Amino acid sequence: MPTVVEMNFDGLVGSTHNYAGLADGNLASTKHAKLVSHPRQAAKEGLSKMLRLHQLGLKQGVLIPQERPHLPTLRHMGFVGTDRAIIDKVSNSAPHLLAMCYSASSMWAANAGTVSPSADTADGRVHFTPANLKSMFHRSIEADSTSKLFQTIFNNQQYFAHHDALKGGVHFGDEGAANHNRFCTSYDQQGVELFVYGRRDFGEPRSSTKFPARQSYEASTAIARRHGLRADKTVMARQSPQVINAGGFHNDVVSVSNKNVLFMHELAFANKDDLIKRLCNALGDVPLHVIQVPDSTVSLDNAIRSYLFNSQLVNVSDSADMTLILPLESRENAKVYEYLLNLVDQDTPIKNLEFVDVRQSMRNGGGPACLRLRVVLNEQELAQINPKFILDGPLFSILDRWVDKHYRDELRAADLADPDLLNESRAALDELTQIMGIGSFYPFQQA
Ligand code: SUG
Repeated sequence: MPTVVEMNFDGLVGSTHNYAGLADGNLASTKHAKLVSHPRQAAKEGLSKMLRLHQLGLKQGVLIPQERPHLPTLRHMGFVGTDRAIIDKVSNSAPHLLAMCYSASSMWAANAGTVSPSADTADGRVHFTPANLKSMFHRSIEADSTSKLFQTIFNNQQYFAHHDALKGGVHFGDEGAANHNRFCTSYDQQGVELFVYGRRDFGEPRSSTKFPARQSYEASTAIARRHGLRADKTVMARQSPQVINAGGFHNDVVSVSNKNVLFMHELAFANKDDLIKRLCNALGDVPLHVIQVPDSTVSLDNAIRSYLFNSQLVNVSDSADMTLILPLESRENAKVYEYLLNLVDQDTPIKNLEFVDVRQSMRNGGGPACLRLRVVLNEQELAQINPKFILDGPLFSILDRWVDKHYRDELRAADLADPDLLNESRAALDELTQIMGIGSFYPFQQA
């Protein structure tokens, strides 16, 4: 077992998982708006993926879902009365607001925050900045609870530094690790952190995109400063506007990395050659292995539809060979699958393919990589995290039974007006806090 590991913390899908079409520029979210969702199936798919990674020998963690519907937000917006009365009023007067406060979007843990390993930071601690997710209202209400969850799991200031989510509105819009990659030879070494932004608001003419460019340069540079990253080991790169316009709303829809390997669509970045040069300079002696997929082989459209790049690139066991954990949709896309079969025969570190079924999440634009947050930890740090949040066979079985007990099979847009759904969601979360041994954690438990 290596002494420094890259752990994946996956967002456990919440019981209110639904398709509300909330994310402009995320084509899957728009396409599946108002479709019937299957919360139980969604949660089981997510849990099975976690179990699979655990079985492959990787360290796997769980991030618990947030309280939904989020009554504190509705009260903040001026709705008064009992919880049931508020649900009734909002469903009649502002159903879009109700849908936003019901979204189970915290499942996409890649957007929970940005994490810098202790090998990269000035004070030698692991640094966390929860993402403010300012670009989408339904996601902007996640940050406070995310921050609390990070502090609950990584609860030791000697090893873990927790920052607040960035203030400053959309100019400092931050979507977390979905636009952040780290390169290194082995996880214990000083790494090079790559921040990818879609917009730069100050000091440069704004490049306009059809869909929102969510991550700002200002946010990315602020995070690098807060985390105490070395300037010569930090690289900023612009996401190509063409990608954003084609539905690549986060960089992890068009690229993924592990150690010194960057697997990317050739159109992923605005100035690719310059970026590769800067990455190589920052890496020094570490050779960068770039695997670029030409648009002529897999079009941007096919890449985004299949979520080829929204995969997890991992080392299973101590072998140098890497495995891509891909969504089933990439096996079902003939061009993409043909490319993948060819890829594993080439002279690259990617040697194995594993396909996982996360279809319920995929319909909202969340593939395997969206569902996980990578946290690199050394032995001492690993020993300090709350062990209840580490997934193993027994915890999988407990959570799987918990899902069976509490989750609905189906959810339709109209069901959000049903006050029983609120009670069901709270009963589920109440039991979950007992399972995780964290006392009263959610706002409704403290009211
Ligand atoms: O922010 N979808 C999420 C998907 C996030 C995917 N994450 C990464 N690429 N890392 C989003 O667009 C859709 C919700 C709805 O429409 O009901 C949504 O929020």
